[in-house]
Amino acid sequence: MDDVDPSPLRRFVIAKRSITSIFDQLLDFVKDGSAFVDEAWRSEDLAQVVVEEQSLELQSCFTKLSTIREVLLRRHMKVAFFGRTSNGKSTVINAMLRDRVLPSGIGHTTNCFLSVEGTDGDEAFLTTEASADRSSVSTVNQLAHALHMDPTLDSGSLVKVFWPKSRCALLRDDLVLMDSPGTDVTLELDTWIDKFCLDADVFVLVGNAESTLMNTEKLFFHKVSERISKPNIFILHNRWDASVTEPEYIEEVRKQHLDRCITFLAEELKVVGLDEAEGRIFFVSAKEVLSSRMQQAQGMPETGGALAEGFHERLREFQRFERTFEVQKDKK
Ligand SMILES: Nc1nc2c(ncn2[C@@H]2O[C@H](COP(=O)(O)OP(=O)(O)O)[C@@H](O)[C@H]2O)c(=O)[nH]1
Ligand SMILES: [Mg+2]
Repeated sequence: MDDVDPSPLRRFVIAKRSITSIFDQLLDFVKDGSAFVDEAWRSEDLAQVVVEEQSLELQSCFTKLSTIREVLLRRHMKVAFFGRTSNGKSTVINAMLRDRVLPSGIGHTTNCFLSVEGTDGDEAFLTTEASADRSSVSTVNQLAHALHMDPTLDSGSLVKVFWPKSRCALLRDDLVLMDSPGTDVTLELDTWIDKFCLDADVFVLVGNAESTLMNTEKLFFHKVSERISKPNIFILHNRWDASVTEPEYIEEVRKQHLDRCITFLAEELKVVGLDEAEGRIFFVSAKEVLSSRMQQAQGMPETGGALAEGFHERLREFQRFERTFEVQKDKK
C-alpha cells in the first residue's frame, strides 16, 4: 500500500475494498459449510455427527456476515446525529460543514430525517422518498420552506440533501451526515432504528450541557445497542458556551456530566471500556464554531469576532471531536 494517498478518508475507501473481498470469501465459505451441515443432520448416515443446532448456528453466522457485508458495500461512511429537539443537532452538522446547510432554530424542527451528502455538480438539490425528482435548493431558507411545504413528507421519512462537494471538503470523501427529528418528538423509535440506524457507522448523541441526558435519549441508545453489536457512539455536550454564566461551578458541572456519561457508555451500554469512555465525550459550542468558521470563510480569522470567554478551549474540543472521528474512518 505504498502508493496510498495520505488522506485518512482515501485510506478508508481502500481498506473498505479489501475488507469487502475478505468478507466475500468468508461468506462463500460459510454458505458452503452451512449447506453441508444442513444436509448432514438431515441424512441418516451423518445424523450422529452433526445436530440441528449446529446447522442453525451456521445459518445465523451467514445472516450476520451478510448484514456486515451489506454495510461494507456502501461506499460511504454514515454518521447519524440524535438527541432531544433544540440541543443543536442541525447546528453541529452545519458547524462540521462550515456553512448553514441545514435549517436550525425555532420553527425549524423537522419530522423527517435529513441526510447530507456531496454532489459533484455546482447546484444543491434534494430528493424525497416519495419522489426521486431533484428539487433545487440554493439557500437554507429555501430548504426549510421546501420541507415545510411538502405534504408528501411523513414523519420519519428521509429527505436527501445533496450539497456541492466544492463547497465542503468533508463531503468529498463520501461522508454522509444524518440529522434526525428529536428523540423526544416521536414514539417511533423502533421503526427509526430499523430504517435509518442499522447501517450507521458512527452515532453522535447531541446532549445539552445545561441538563442531564433524558430517559428518551438513553432509551434510544439502549435500543440501538440491542440491535447493533457495539455501536460506535460519541457524546457531544453542546451549548457549553451557556455554562460561562456560572464560571464558579463550571468544573463541577463538567465533572458531573462526564461521570454520568462515562457510566452510561461503559456500564449501562457497555459499548466501550471505562478507560476509553472519556475520550468519546466532548464539551462544545456548535453555534460558536459555526459562526467563527463562517467568519473565517469571509476572510476573518477562525477565532475572530467578539466571542465569549473560553471560546478557544471549546473550539479545540470541537476540533478534537472531528479528529477522533477521522480516526474512526481510518480504522474502518
Ligand atoms: N448558545 C448556544 N446555542 C446553540 C448552540 N447550538 C445550537 N444553538 C441554538 O439552539 C437552537 C436549536 O438548534 P438546532 O440546531 O436547531 O437544534 P436541533 O433541534 O437539535 O437540530 C438554535 O437557535 C441554535 O442557534 C450552542 O452551542 N450554543
Ligand atoms: Mg434540527
